[in-house]
Amino acid sequence: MSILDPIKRVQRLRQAQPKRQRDGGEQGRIPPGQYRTDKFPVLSYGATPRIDLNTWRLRVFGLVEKAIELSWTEFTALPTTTIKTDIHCVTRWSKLDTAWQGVLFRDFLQHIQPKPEARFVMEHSYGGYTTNMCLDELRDDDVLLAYRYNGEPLDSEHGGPMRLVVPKLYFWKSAKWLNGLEFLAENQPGFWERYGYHMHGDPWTEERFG
Ligand SMILES: Nc1nc2c(c(=O)[nH]1)N[C@H]1C(S)=C(S)[C@@H](COP(=O)(O)O)O[C@H]1N2
Ligand SMILES: [Mo]
Repeated sequence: MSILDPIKRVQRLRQAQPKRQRDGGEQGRIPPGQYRTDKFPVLSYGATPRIDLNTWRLRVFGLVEKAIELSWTEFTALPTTTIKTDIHCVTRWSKLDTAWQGVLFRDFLQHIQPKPEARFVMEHSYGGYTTNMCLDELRDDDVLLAYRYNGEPLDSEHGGPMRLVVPKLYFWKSAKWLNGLEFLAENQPGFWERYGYHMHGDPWTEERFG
């Protein structure tokens, strides 16, 4: 995907009409204004960063009792979970039954103690991408720090070595190449949110733009 000016991209998307008929089928699994694809599109703003597993780190900071930094060896020693889930991109494609393996965010949370005032989390990525989430929703039982897809190591263009997967929200909330989780008291906009994407991003109520 070409690196269009983000302002232009958001303007274009605001005007875009659904390409196909609204799909109420698939047992109601396709949210309004979305169409189903069996491909796996790559949606990245900017180039795929090159990440060396020897220097890879996941940094947890902000409003936590103790800031921590995990190496790849430490991170991949944590117990894993596999989830099968549908994903929905705000550019209107949905993909059903994607299979991801990694560490459940709620399991990961047992290793960190957010301060009582922490209510939001900024996801940070290699390359500088950010997106904001509320902490409560990250505790859901389907939010994964994912590093395998369909039984294989996650491709770098899809966020490898590791990305967040937040199935309940539009897929821009699932930061690829995740390297930081910043705990915050106030909700702050991330990269696309600053250009007009919704602060929350529920596909079922079409929270596309703020
Ligand atoms: N770091 C980073 N994460 C990102 C993005 C990005 O540009 N950079 N794009 C987001 C968007 S808009 C979508 S739809 C999904 C796409 O994931 P995919 O390329 O694996 O389909 O990643 C999200 N996470
Ligand atoms: Mo997206």
